[in-house]
Amino acid sequence: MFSSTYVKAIPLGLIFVLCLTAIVLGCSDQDSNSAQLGSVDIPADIKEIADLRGLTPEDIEAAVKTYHPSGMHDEYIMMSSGGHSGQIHVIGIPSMRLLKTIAVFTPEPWQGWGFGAEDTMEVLNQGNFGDTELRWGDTHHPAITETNGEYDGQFLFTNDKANARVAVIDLRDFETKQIIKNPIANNDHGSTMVTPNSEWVIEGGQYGAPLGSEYSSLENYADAYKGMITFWKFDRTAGRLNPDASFAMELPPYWQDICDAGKLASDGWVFCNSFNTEMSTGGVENGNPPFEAGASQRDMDYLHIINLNKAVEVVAAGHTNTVNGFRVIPLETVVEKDLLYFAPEPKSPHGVDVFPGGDYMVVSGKLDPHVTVYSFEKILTAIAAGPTQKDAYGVPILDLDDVMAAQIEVGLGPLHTQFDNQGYAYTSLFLEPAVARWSMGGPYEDKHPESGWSLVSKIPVQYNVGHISAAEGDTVSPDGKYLVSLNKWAIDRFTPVGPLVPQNFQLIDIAEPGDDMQLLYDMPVGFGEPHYAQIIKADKLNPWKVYPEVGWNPGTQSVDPHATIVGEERIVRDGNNVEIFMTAIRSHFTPEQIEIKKGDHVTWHITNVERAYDATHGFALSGYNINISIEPGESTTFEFDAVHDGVFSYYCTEFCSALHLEMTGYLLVQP
Ligand code: CUK
Ligand code: CUA
Repeated sequence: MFSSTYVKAIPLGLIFVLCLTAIVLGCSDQDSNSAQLGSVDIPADIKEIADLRGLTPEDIEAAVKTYHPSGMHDEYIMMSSGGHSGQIHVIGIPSMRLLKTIAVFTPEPWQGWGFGAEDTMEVLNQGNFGDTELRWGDTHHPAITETNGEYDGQFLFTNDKANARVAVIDLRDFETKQIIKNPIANNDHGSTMVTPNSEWVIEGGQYGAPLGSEYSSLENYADAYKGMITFWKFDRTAGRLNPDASFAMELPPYWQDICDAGKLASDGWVFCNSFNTEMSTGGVENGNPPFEAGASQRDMDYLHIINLNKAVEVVAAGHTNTVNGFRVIPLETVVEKDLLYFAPEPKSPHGVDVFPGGDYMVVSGKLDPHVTVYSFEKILTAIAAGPTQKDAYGVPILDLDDVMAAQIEVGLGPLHTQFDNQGYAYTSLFLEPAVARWSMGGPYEDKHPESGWSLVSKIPVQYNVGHISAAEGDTVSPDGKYLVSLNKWAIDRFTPVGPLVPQNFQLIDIAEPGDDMQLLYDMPVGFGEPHYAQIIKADKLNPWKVYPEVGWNPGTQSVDPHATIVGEERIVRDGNNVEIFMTAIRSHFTPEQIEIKKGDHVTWHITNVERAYDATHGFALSGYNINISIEPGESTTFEFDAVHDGVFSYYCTEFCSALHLEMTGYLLVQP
């Protein structure tokens, strides 16, 4: 059952479980007191445990492949969207342990995200819509920064489908540094895929609407409503998206869905699928076809093929309008400058994924049992030949036969595709539900000369799968080995916990070729409904263990001018303004007594002067909704008006030492 390389890779700590495997698998027929695996003695009572628990040999093999004894780290890290939790979940692969939830669009108390700390409030407020403080999001597609099409592990982006926002997370401290509200759109979806060197972060739209949050009656849908795609310019040195260097393209009011950036052969191009090219506006209550029927009438929708490099030139030449202060290439210019082409794609598609070499792109049918593979070379030839068809907005339509490389029948409800290092692609099948493995003819003919473009095998999953994520599976060099099926429904997989049921992430071993995929592990996901995830080799991440210097402000990633050093703690009063300079170290805050007057405005700085890994202090202040996490070296600031008189305790929320309960103080507010 084990390949020799696999056995070599198993650390000694796993031998206990390995022994169990050997017994149950019948690798050894020793007497009932012990057995042999190589030179290792195997306790016989292990077999008894397996029998008692009803474990099969396959179960035990799966356990050996995923079990991590205390202290063993994971080989890969999965950055998973958090769906409408608005967060990002960091999960170890193959152990499937949740390591952290990164607070992004939603306040989160453990990280002190959104409960007073100035840097966190600033980021959340960047994402406000006018005066409305948006305090949740719907994250769909996280994207790790890339260098030459490989994950580099420096930054992570994600989108908020509900409000058309994009966030930047710095992977040095795994904290969100920026949230940008798209100034022209109220929802997005094909976001946040990156170009191969992450110069551009893509935010494709979803439901058509007038740009800039304008009102227009649905009767004007075809004229006043627009689709859009926004390209955010990423400034890697600043670690921020730069709106002034960014721009959008106006698109026909079809519902753009998911996008992917070209790479290698197709570098400089961007691909988005779409649905509702019918331009249905719903209204079942008024006798119209409901959206699900109205938006599925045509046999074909349009793959959007966007010339990003040329669009950048068009923007530089000033051919843009301004909507809410943001540069937009109007649709007439998009057409006139040949920035957009359509290729028909089968009925209500979902997912468009560019091959590792950038030479092919695959679209799933959703209502069609095939995946359709497009050849980028053929696309360029068809463009050069001059398309003869146009849509109602004048966008040229390429002939499907001219650009298609293959159609592969994979099964019911195909959605998303990932790639491995063996010349296989994997497509999730929502309706079956299963994951299909198919061989990528064309570029991988040498690997699968006999099979060409064809379905190889399937593995059932429990249950309806949305995205799948393979190890580095959307980069120029996928790793293979592991694939996670991000299933929407779990139904009977876990102990019932009421009508709201967790999602089910299933880890699948894809190392063996042919029909040998193996289900390894079920991880319940009881925190939102994730969509996409990316899996990066853990050693590409190089996060800080403590902040680089004492007094560090994570908002600016530099030492804060208000950082306090030991011995310089003080309370400064200037009229009604009180400024507190505090330090935190095991096991005290200094100062411990603070006396102010009702009506004072308080600005409070705390520096955690610890240099020890994991020596985080929390800070909670009763009655004022202040809750902060101060990691080793961090300096934080919060402000409030002393509207309540009385006696308020502040205390450390992290059990940091034996005298942690004594890490407290009094805020006395005189009436
Ligand atoms: S989507 Cu949710 S399963 Cu937003 Cu990428 Cu396909
Ligand atoms: Cu610091 Cu408890």
